[in-house]
Amino acid sequence: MTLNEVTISRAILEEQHQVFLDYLEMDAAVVGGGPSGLVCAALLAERGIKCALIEKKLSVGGGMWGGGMMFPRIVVQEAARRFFDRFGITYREFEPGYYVAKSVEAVAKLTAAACDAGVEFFNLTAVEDVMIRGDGQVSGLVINWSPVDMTGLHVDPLTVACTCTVDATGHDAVVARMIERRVGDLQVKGESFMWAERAESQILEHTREVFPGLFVTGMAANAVAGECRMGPIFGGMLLSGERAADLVAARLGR
Ligand code: 48F
Repeated sequence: MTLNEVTISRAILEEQHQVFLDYLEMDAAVVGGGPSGLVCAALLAERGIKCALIEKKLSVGGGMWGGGMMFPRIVVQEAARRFFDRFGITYREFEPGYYVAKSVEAVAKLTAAACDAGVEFFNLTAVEDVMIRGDGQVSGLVINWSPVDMTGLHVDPLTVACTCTVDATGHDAVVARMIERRVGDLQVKGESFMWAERAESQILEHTREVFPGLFVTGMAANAVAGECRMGPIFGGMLLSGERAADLVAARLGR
C-alpha cells in the first residue's frame, strides 16, 4: 500500500462533514469541556441522548489539568468518591474523607468515558451567541471557529439547534451572561470568595435550569448564583455534572 495524502485529507473532510451535518440538530449541547461538562455529556450520552460537547480550546479538561497551582493533583471528598470508582480513576485516601488523584489521569478517564458513551466533540469551536425565538426558549447556539474569535476576524458564524443547552463554561458562565446582557430576568451574580465547604455544599442547589432551555453546571452554576468558589476540590464539579444530566434527561423525557 502506498499512502496517498489526498485520501487522508478526503477521509478527514468527509467524516467530519457528515458528523457536522448530523449534529446541526441535537437533543443536548454541553458548552465547555471542564470536569462538570465532561461528566454531564458522558451521562447524557450513556442514556442514548444525542449530545455534543462544544469546547473553544484545543483540548477538553478545562481547569482540571492544572490541579492546584499547577501541582497536578486533585482532591475529592467522600460524597464524590464514587465517580473515581465509576470512571476508573486511581486515587488514594489522604485523610479520612479526602481522596487525591492525578489531574491528568482524571481528565483522560472522564474524556474516555464521554467518548465511549458516544459524545461528539467539537473542539476549537466557540459559542458566541444563543438562538432565542418567539417561544422565549434557548433553542440553538451560534458557533464559530475559535481562531476566528481569537483573531477578531469578521466572519459570520453558523448555528446549531439543540433542545437543551448546558452552560459548563466555568467561572465566567459565558452562555448565561450572553442572555443576561439582553434579557432582564436572568442575573449572573458572579462567583464569591473562596469557601470550599460552602461552595461544594451549595452547588447542587445552584445546578438548575436558569432560563428556558438553559441549564447551568459546575462553576457556572455557582457563578450565576453568586456562590463561593472552592479551589482544587473537584467533587462538586462531578456531582453537579451528574445533576445537570439528570435535569436535562428529565426535560427530554428520557
Ligand atoms: O473552567 P472549567 O474547568 O469548568 P468547570 O467544569 O470546572 C471548574 C474547575 O475546573 C475549577 C474549579 C472547581 O474545582 O474551580 O476551576 O466548571 O471548564 C470550562 C470550559 O469551558 C470552555 C473553556 O475553554 C473550558 O475548557 N469555554 C469557555 N467559554 C466557551 C467555552 C465558549 N464560549 N465556547 C466553548 N467553550
